[in-house]
Amino acid sequence: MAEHESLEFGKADFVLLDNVSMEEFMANLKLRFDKGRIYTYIGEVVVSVNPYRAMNIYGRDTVEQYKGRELYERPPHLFAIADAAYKAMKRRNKDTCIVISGESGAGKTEASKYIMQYIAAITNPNQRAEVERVKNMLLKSNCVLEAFGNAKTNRNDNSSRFGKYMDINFDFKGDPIGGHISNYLLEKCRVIFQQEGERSFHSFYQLLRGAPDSLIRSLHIQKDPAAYNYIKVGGQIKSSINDGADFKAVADAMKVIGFTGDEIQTVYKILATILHLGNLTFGVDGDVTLIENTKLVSILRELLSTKEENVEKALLYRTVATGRDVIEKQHTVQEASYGRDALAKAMYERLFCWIVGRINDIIEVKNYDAKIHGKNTVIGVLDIYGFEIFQNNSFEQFCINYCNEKLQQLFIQLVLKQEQEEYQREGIPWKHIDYFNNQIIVDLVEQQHKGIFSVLDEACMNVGKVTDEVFLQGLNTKLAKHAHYTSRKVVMVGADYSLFLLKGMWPEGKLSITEVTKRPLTAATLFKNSMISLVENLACKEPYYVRCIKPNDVKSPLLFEQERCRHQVEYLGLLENVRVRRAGFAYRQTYPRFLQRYKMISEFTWPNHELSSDKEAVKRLLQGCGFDHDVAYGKTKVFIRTPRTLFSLEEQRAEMVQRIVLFLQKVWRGTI
Ligand code: AOV
Ligand code: MG
Repeated sequence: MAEHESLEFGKADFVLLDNVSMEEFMANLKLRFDKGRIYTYIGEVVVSVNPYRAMNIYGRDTVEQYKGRELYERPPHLFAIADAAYKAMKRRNKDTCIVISGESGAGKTEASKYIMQYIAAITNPNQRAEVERVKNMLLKSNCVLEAFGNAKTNRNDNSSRFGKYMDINFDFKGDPIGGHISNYLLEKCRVIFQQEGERSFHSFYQLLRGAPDSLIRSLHIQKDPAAYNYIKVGGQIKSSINDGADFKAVADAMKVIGFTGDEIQTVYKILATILHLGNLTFGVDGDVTLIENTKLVSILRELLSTKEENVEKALLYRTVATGRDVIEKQHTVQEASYGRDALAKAMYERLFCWIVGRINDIIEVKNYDAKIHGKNTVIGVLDIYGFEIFQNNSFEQFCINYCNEKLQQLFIQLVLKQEQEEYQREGIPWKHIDYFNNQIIVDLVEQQHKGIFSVLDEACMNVGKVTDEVFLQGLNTKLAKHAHYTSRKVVMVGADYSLFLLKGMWPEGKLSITEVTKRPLTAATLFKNSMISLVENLACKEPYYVRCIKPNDVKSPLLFEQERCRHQVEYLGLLENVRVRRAGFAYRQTYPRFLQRYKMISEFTWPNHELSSDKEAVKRLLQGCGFDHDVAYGKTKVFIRTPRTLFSLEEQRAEMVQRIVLFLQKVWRGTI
């Protein structure tokens, strides 16, 4: 716990509360927020309240204050948790992870960036060029991923619309040598539709507002986002973000990371293609379905470097297998529109996955590197999309919220597990304490046969070969009957393109009919599986937690909405967290460090002790103060149960420091 902060800022660690009640918890949280203290601990967990204003607490000087320090030596900060994760990784050779949770707009993504910045700032003291290069790429990858994976929602102007887990690999010196990014379920329906007041992904607006005129011309686009059906839906095309400047920053970042000029151009072409696709309309002439705006067809042909008839074929026909024959069947107008949207979404999703994959290709530790560097440990940083409820909630919201439940479950297990393991390791008896377990909710969603995902899967099977697309869109059953052809149709379009990058994005190329018609895993099952493996991955690392709280819905730096915050404290289980922490021992410290701080308060230990071990010396010190009953002695650490004991030690220490100072002053004045 942070010891030296003045009480006027409230308690720096919630375990120090006199009573663990919601009222006291909230009072402390609010007091600290009002005083500009946005971080507070629960033991080793950081609780963070979004300040909604620039804070002068992330600079080089602050980094220096936290570098190599123990958690309790400085006021609570993200940097302290990052340092703890780094130290554990470096000193104890442990893979660690930092899990950042909280609802949409609570400050997770910002926190993850400060954590990465801190790690970059404290590593590579010898300025090795290769390490600097890796650090730079890791930091720049954020900028690119945010451009393509974030969007303005009604809850957050820069909302992550995908889940991100990033591993940073370190060599034996503790310097970053590479990384790997895993991305989870991009909210791709945003490509074609946004709710009132929201935007599509930043990348589209950046292109329109930031691209030089020559690029605008070659892509046949207009600068005004309102000209494009897909991205004007939400009606909110302005935002606090400077799209024009970001366009340049993202282009520069892509170059730094190592995207080639051709690759970057192709990315723009795909964005433009999607924008044009959204403006395509279909009509009928007799019983023939046709594309009404023929000019767009030739633009698409040019952008995709394919033949005009390929574009038309892809959008107006589907291929149907009847027995051994393959025939082409014409879409209705409705089917064609649906197919166009599905294609736009698939293109964007694949573009996003391709970008992530490309970044990984470049930053991943190569085998030969690993050999040179020897030991290779990892710090993982998890920044997901936060819990959210909108006016209309789609399948994506269901997945996002399930993901948050899953992480809450992990938090419950690991925080308790960690606690238990520490007592076990130190040989101290531990009594189980009750807490609310959200396993029941996780089960409801993911249980085999009975869970919501299973039921949905089954429903999809019953309708007959319904693909995830249909599931997502909630298409009417009539269309759904045909929908399994969607996945094949998409594949065919992709395979026809001669644009090299698109081919890379459709690695399956020209699949045979039998392969294509195999029932694909549903989006639900894919997501569930990816969550299960994410949790397994996190569970085998030493976890550190940041719990983010959103103080209000109006992005105000001044407003602490009591009820809103209380609700978050409740569902994040923070009060239980404090109780678990306190039911055990509120404070623990290794013997040498404990002595270093308190040895001056006992004649047995000041200035040095002559006992057989530091452990014996600490015992003597605490017995002397009458605190023996409140203390347990582990193998390497002393455990203090109640915060009051620690306060008292702190008071005695402060008193002693005062006396020493007075004494020294007298010596200097020559009065002694
Ligand atoms: P999120 O990641 O938790 O939401 P962000 O990290 O994007 O939320 O934070 C939302 C906004 O709050 C930022 O754009 C900043 O304006 C402000 N903010 C957050 N943390 C800080 C900070 N430490 N200092 C100053 N301003 C901050 V979501 O991705 O929507 O779940 O899906
Ligand atoms: Mg975010």
